Formats: sequence, structure tokens, C-alpha cells
Amino acid sequence: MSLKLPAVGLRHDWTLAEVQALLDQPFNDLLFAAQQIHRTHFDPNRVQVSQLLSIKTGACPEDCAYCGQSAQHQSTIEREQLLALDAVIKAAQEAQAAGATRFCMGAAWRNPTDHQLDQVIAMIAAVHGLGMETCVTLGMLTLDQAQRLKAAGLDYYNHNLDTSPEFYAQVITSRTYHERLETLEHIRAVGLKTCSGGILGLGESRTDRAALLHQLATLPAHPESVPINLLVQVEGTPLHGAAPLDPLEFVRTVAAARVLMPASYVRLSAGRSTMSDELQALCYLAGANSIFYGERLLTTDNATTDRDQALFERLGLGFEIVAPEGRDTPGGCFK
Ligand code: SAM
Ligand code: DTB
Ligand code: SF4
Repeated sequence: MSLKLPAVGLRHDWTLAEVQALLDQPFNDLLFAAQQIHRTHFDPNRVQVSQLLSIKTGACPEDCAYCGQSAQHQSTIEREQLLALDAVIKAAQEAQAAGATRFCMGAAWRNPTDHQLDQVIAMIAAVHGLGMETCVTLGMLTLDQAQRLKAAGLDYYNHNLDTSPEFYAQVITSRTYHERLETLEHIRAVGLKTCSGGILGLGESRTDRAALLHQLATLPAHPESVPINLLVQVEGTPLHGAAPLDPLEFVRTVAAARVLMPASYVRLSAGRSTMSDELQALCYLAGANSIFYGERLLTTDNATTDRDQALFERLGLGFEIVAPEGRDTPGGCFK
């Protein structure tokens, strides 16, 4: 099957069969296409760097089978109340000093109450005031809540589709796929930038990975940021002990995301701590151009900063610098 690869412009009319054919291509063909497309939209040697902070940890009412923060699983993750504002500011300042340009705050909620949203809005304002880009992930949002976040100066909202519509019910039963799409609609409607992707290694098939990418690439606007997570197996969760994904399948998925959503940042997200340097290098070659940086993700360990810096040095990669007003500085590089 020959694919209509967009030379310029973006396509939103991908068929599922096209996405499947893309993923099924010989590995070298897929990587070559991805790297070519990557170069038409991005500097191939620059990586955007975000840092995560869990602002409210554990005791989540949802039942996501991969997540150690669900109250329905027996993980050993310590529960924490919403962090105090000064603790958030201190963490953001440290992230900024280490080179992160975006600070992403995550809360283990099904959805925020309006009072909780007020507290998060104060955090967003403070982090924005430091000159960093802001992102939050708080669960489902109403249109009104999305509007309030936009008015507070938030840049990105993260809300993942996680997997295919078909496989979804085997992973999460407490929130529907449709509800996730609705939240994404609210984010777009108010002009917030969307961060939405999924997790691989849940036991899904390549067809499920194709269907997830198809959903993302046929949204009315491609998410500006597409996190591709590799399952971090957390003890006590139903997916602890799941068969590991073939790493080259992970690379294929990154490459296909790059081809389907050429102007989006594709983020190598959770799971980097268990990936070899060589696997990560292949992901960068496949078009990944964003990472979570710092020693922790939300509740689990990330690849260490020393290791990341050494790998960037070996690959000749640099951190993308974002000017305070949100414009990229071409050629900017953190060393
Ligand atoms: N509670 C909010 C929600 O789920 O909407 C926001 C935080 S939640 C931790 C954000 C995303 O992190 C999930 O949608 C999932 O894709 C990813 N994630 C969570 N636990 C993970 C794990 N153990 N391994 C890989 N990715 C994970
Ligand atoms: C995303 O797609 N991955 C991040 C972020 N968005 C919020 C979260 C990864 C969580 C990994 C497991 C943990 O540390 O709790
Ligand atoms: Fe709760 Fe988010 Fe974890 Fe699901 S992924 S259990 S919604 S914190």
C-alpha cells in the first residue's frame, strides 16, 4: 500500500488501514520516512525538556491497571495531600536551573473540584511567573474549568487516550474513552495546547497501537505534544509482571507518531529508566524530540540526569531553549 505522506501541511484524514500499513513497513523504511519528516519541521538535534512534579499523590478513585496511584490497587506508593504552594515553587525553580523549560504538575484525581482548581491555579500563576511553560494533568475537566485554566495562563493540559478504543476496557473501567475525548474537546475549545498520547506495553497488539495513533492523528487538531509512555511496572498493580514489549515495537510507534503528526512534539515519556542508551538513540532517530528530565517522574524513578547528559553529549543533542514569552530560540542549547 502506498501512503500519502504529506510533503507540507498536516493530514487529519488518515485511515486506520493506512496507520496499520505504516506500522507494518520494514523498520528501515519507517525510520527513514520518520527522520525525513522530522527534519522538515524540527531541528533534529534539539530536544524539548519538561519536568514533572506530583502535586497530589495516590488515593485515586480510578482503576487504571497500570497505575500505582489507584486506591483500588495494593501498591506501596505513599499518599500525599495537595502540596503547598512554596514547595511547588521551589521544585519549579530547581527544574528551571537544571534546564527544564516546561513544568508539568500531575494530580491523582478523577477530576478536580472547583476549590482544588483554585489551588492549582495559584501554582500555575507562580510557575508561569518564573518564565517557565506550564502543563497540568488533573483528570477530566469541564468546559468551564478548562476556561479558568486558560485564563490563569496555563499553556498545556495533559490528558492521554492511553490505548486503542478496543483495548481500553481491559485497562480502565472507571472512565470511558468517550469521556477522555470530551475532555480533549474542552481543552481545544478554550485554546489550551493539548498534550495527549498513550502507554505501550500493556499487552496490547500492534493493531491497538495503530488504533491509538489513528485516534490521535484524526483529532480536529493534532495534539501539540504526544507523550509515548512505556509501562513502568509498579508492584501491586494488575499489570505488574506483564510481558515486556519488544523494544523495536516501541521505536516503530514513535516513528509512526512522527509521520502522522509531523509538527507535534513526540515525547519519550515514562519508561526511559529501563531503556538502553541505544534504544533511546533509536527513538530520537525515529523523531522523538521531547523528554521528561529529572530524577523522578510522578511517583517512580526516571533516567538519571547524569545519564541523560552523557547520552546527549554522545549523540550531539542539545536541550531546546524556550524564550520566556514562549518563542523557541533557534539553535539554543543547554550544556
Ligand atoms: N490522574 C490524571 C489522569 O490520569 O488523567 C493525571 C495523571 S496520570 C499519572 C497521567 C498519565 O500517566 C496516564 O494517563 C498514563 O498514560 C501515564 N502513566 C501513569 N502510570 C504509568 C505507568 N506506571 N507507566 C507508564 N505510564 C503511566
Ligand atoms: C504522561 O504521559 N506521562 C507522565 C505525564 N504524562 C503526567 C506520567 C508518567 C507517570 C509514570 C508513573 C509514575 O511515576 O507514577
Ligand atoms: Fe488515577 Fe491518573 Fe493513576 Fe488513573 S492514571 S489511577 S486517573 S492517577
